Amino acid sequence: MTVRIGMIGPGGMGRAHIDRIHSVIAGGRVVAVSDINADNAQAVADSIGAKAFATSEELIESPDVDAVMICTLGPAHEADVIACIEAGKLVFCEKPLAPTASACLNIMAAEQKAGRKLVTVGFMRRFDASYREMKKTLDDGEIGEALMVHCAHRNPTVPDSYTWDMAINDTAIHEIDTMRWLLGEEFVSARVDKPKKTSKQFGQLQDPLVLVLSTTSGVRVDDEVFVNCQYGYDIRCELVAELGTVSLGDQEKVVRADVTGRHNHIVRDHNERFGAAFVTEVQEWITAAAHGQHSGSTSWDGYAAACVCDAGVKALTDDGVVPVEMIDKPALYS
Ligand code: ISE
Repeated sequence: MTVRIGMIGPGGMGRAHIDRIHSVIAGGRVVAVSDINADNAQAVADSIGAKAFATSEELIESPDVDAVMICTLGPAHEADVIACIEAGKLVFCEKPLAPTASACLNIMAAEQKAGRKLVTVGFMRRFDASYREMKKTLDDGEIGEALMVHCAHRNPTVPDSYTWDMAINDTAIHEIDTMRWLLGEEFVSARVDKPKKTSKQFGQLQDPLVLVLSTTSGVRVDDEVFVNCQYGYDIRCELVAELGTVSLGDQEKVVRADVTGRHNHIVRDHNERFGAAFVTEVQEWITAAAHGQHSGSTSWDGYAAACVCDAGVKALTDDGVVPVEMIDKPALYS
């Protein structure tokens, strides 16, 4: 069966997903498109032989759409995700699930009423081969218990629309989710260290910053977020355990050497660094959807990340350690 997918919000990320689905991913086809910009919806629909819908509600309700991908901005997610749940359709929602924990609670309430998991959140790093190997090394138990993790998340630069809170809500959210998944624990507190700011640009941002998180068992995770580092998209992670460490390796496939020295290519953005992870993520979602099944992260994961982000954003404005406040995990997600 070919899963007939409705795409809401075919901007940069949405179009990248469409390209993957129509080139390297098996079992799915984007047959419907909607966008706040009707001309964009029509242009994208025309380019792939899909139908443009005037509203996301009409797309979600269409009997010709089996499953939905949402790639709009965070504030638009809640209403569309809930509409998908009420229509009984599997939905892949790009991160964040919603910008506030209370909006994520509304989504979880709708899903619990439906009585089954329908929502997958686009946390692509869980599908990256290096992070998966790191998790396997930890889970195999050969290096003992995790004690600390040192992460870095560097972007060459960010657009003018990037606001001060996005260092946590839009950027560190990746480490927040990946570390919850890697360690299999929730975070209980957040603190933000604010080093000297880069003079390069965006003086309104605290850039760089270091988000320091603690898990229930006391594992300490530090995440350097530096979104105007100029030189490339550089993602690092070293897990320190009782008997050894495990780190992401260099991601370059080749190293060039010449009279000027040794040169490693430095990737420029998340599509380049996590291209293969996006493919695996969407392939697993479509393969499961063909059987009417959920796959990947859940709306609980979206909610938990939002709660940690709330504490991180608070710690960015108030000094000190901020507790992470979360409800108990509902049975549907355990
Ligand atoms: C962006 O939204 C992403 O998701 C990227 O992966 C991240 O590196 C960047 O900082 C975010 O703004």
